[in-house]
Amino acid sequence: MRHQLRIGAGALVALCLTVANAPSQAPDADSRFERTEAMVPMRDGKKLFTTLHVPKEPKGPVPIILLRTPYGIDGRAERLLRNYFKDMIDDGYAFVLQDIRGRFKSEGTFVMTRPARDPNDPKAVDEASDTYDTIEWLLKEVKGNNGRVGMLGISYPGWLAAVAMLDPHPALKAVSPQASPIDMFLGDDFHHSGAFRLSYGFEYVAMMETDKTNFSFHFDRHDTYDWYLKLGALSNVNRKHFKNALPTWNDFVAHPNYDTFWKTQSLEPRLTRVTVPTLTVGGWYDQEDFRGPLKMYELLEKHDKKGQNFLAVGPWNHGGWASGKADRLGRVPFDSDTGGHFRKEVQAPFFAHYLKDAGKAPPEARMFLTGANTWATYDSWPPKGATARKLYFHPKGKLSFDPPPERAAEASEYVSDPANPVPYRPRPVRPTYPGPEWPEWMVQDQRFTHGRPDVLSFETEPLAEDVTVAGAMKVKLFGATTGTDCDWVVRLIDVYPEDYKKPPELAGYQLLIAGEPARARFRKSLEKPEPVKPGAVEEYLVDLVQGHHRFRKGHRIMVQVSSSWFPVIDRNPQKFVPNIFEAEDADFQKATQKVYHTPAFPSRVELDVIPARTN
Ligand code: PG9
Repeated sequence: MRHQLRIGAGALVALCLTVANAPSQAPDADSRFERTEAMVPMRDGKKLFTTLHVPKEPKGPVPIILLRTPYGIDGRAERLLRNYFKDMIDDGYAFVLQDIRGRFKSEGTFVMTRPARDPNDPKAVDEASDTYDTIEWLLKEVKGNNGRVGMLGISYPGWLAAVAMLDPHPALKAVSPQASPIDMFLGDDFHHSGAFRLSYGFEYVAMMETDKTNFSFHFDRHDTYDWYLKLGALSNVNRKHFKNALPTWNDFVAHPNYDTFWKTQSLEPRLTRVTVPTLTVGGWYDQEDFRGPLKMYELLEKHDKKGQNFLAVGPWNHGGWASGKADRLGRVPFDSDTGGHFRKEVQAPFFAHYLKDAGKAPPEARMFLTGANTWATYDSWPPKGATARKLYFHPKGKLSFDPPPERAAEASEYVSDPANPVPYRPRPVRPTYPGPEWPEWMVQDQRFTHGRPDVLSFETEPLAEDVTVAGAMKVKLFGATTGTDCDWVVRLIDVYPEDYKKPPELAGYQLLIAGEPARARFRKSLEKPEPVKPGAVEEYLVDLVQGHHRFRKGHRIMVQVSSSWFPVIDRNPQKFVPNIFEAEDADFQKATQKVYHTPAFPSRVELDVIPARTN
């Protein structure tokens, strides 16, 4: 993410600071707070580097807000206090930041999204026990605290807040997991429906596991599209670069399917109890952890007996709500200070309510409606009363609410060549971090792939009325390949009218609403991949997760279908191999891909649609 205040990955800050238990001012001074550093002892004797920022003139006992991170806390507090925490300061809190185990100035070993400890082993540790031990220490050491603790954080820190909440210290009274991944095989950072997120996975693992700080992999090409293509098959990664030294890459290779490795670290089976009031936060254009927050809210909601489970989703990229106005993303305006609205009207009241008994609890779901650029409040999400509408694929690139007629032309086709994969954003594709493009690629104009011979586009006529999506979005695609494995990548797009004027640079713009891959080998089971029979028509579900978007009257709805999305998704060899991480260069082959649009095989988009509303 590009915004100046990186709370998740990409905060490539490496500052030096002496670790001591003494008050100090530099380098993140804020005159309203006394800053103290400490090495906080954990139950196994390891110590975690922690900074405490306690108000000098509190109006009364203060709750503690704790943020734990793997990205380094030095130099971070001042900016957090100026942005992310700004609207909470007047309410009166002590803020505490901590480097997690094995990162930056903390002792111990870092383990990527460390699995939950064995409950029968009293000596075992995990992120929840480290949080527990930290809270225990803070309650004794933070002067004038009111005995209540809140946690929040974005992405990895959001995940840390979530695991703390699943196994909470009794003083933990409110948690806001923001952009937290929950299952790294089904969605979020490392895979989407089992398809590997190559550029993110490779670069993130290099960043986190090369040393204790945020390491940047050196690409010897300006365009990483070129670099990853030249890299070739994934078996070259360890051979040429990682030399089997990075544990998470080795885990990717050893666990290509949805096995117990992935299942035991998934939070999904553990989200069976609302342990503390929970405000889950996500962004409609989150390029890293989009599925996690929506799924977390959905799973917790089933167990929300006391009405303490809340959701807020804005028009944001990954963490885009943490600072600034977030009144636009790339070229797409949102017409208001959506970041400020969230921080002041949702986040601050949530913590004030549960940690200070002040003000009202937040609404059940505060959801930004993209396309209309308004906020809506719902008392359930997805809202009740949505109906599924189907948009069918037709020959000659047409998309319509009418199903395919008898004797429709059978299929549209293209050749997918792994030697020339479809880029996921306009080239040059510069490295994920700290480049400026990664945080914005989800709103880039999709015309850069429209018309490629290996991309099919299906498009409606200009809409006669608004179509407002609120909830599930999926694509049922009937496809055949000449290969024995392949990917189907589907992008749902809002096409702006040619005479669009607000602003004129969006005229004809193809705005991505959602895009996801489906990997043919996993069409029946994520646990046991199976080859495809060449030429056989199979049904594929491309899960576009959820949306809250108004396709406006006069706009068109488009889907683009391709068989690669590179390098954000690794290339499918298009020949079934037992493990794509071990494929060789010679395994990659061209394939002819057919997308069907007949009554028997009616490929279609299915959108949960609500009537137009005013709130
Ligand atoms: N998306 C990042 C991440 C979170 C959790 C695990 C791995 C990566 C992040 O921004 O923190």
